[in-house]
Amino acid sequence: MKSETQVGIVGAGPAGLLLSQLLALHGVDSCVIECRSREYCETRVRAGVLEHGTVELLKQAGAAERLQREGLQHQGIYLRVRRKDHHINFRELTGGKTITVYAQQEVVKDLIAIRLAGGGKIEFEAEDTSVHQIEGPDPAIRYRKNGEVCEVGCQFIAGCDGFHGVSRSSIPEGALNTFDKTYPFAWLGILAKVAPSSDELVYANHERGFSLLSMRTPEISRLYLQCEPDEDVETWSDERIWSELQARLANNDGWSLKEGPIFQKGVTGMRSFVVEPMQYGRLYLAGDAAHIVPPTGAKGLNLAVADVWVLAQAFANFFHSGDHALLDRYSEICLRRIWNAQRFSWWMTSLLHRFPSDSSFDQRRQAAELDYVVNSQAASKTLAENYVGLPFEVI
Ligand code: RFL
Ligand code: PHB
Repeated sequence: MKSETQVGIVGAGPAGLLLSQLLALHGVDSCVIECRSREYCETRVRAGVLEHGTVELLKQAGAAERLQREGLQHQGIYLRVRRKDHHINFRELTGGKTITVYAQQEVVKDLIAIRLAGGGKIEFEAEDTSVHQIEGPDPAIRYRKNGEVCEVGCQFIAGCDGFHGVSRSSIPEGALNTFDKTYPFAWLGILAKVAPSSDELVYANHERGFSLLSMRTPEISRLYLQCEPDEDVETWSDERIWSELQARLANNDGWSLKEGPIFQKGVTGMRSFVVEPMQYGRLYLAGDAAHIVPPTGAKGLNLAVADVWVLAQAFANFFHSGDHALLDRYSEICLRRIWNAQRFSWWMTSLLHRFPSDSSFDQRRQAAELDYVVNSQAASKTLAENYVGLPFEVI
């Protein structure tokens, strides 16, 4: 089966779906090709923190109605250092900006619903997706569905298929520069049916390792523990997880961590990764397909959103007036924000985790840096303005 569209999009994650929605608002036709089922995409547990600018963009895209009703608006975060809490008040430090806690799979659900209601095309359960003719003027995406070979002819392809997708690996070796860093630990993450024990996120630095208290709804807590990079989740019984969380999150103010049934567990590796440029021929990469950050700064989803904001305008300029100036600058514009977020995510990770190779000197230096961050207004402000997200560049 053959079909035609203006922009063929690989991947129905936040990047691909939001790009499709923004293009529709610009009057540009697109088709999204996704290897997983709709249900899988709508239930995959990932991120939870939306920057101020991400929320504003989702509002502009008409996809924030439920987010505005159900999202939890937070004024700041707590840093728990040597069992003592320090509140970093984003609203005060950034002139009124906040963050919103709303699960990534809810963003995905909302975007799928809005695309389909608006007549958008999303092909779920596409097998063996491949991209073709990316160097010429008429690229194509091929896949199999129910045994039939399908081809979408288009003028551009947006590779929004995440870190393990096919788009980036279809670019000839040598055309991209790769920048990569792995960390000597991972995160064990859980979802538990228990009211969050804090009104805002708690990032805890502890001699047993980092831990994070986050949440999804007033009834569901999301918690993470720093663990070994190759940690076997099967060795973590619910009792062991709660006992480790109790140890690392304890504070001196009589606070207590409420426990409840754990209904999801997983281990996430920690990596920083960027490719430059984010484009080859008529294939443009966006989101995790082009870059990943360690989750400590809560930047991955927000960067994916920022990329497609630029890409949608660049495609719209091209289709409306043949102007490709913004397409030519796509990579350069996005990479400025991406490297800033890389720096911030690396810094938050270094600030809060226990590194196995750290000497006693390194540990004292980390303790001094934490003291500086919580006691200096300038340092708290630096953390705050990066966490809520730097403003989008005027393009
Ligand atoms: P996604 O979400 O991976 O979507 C890619 C889509 O492409 C599909 N796909 C294919 N489709 C067709 N053919 C193929 N060959 C394909 N290969 C893959 C996939 O099925 C999928 O549907 O990438 P996208 O859209 O770029 O979005 C990026 C975000 O998902 C990611 O950056 C965040 O989840 C990272 N992240 C966080 N980001 C934040 O901004 N704030 C956070 O609080 C935050 N916390 C996190 C996180 C990621 C985590 N994990 C699990 C890695 C916490 C964790 C634990
Ligand atoms: C989450 O709620 O999943 C979450 C929150 C903050 C982070 C990372 C993940 O830095």
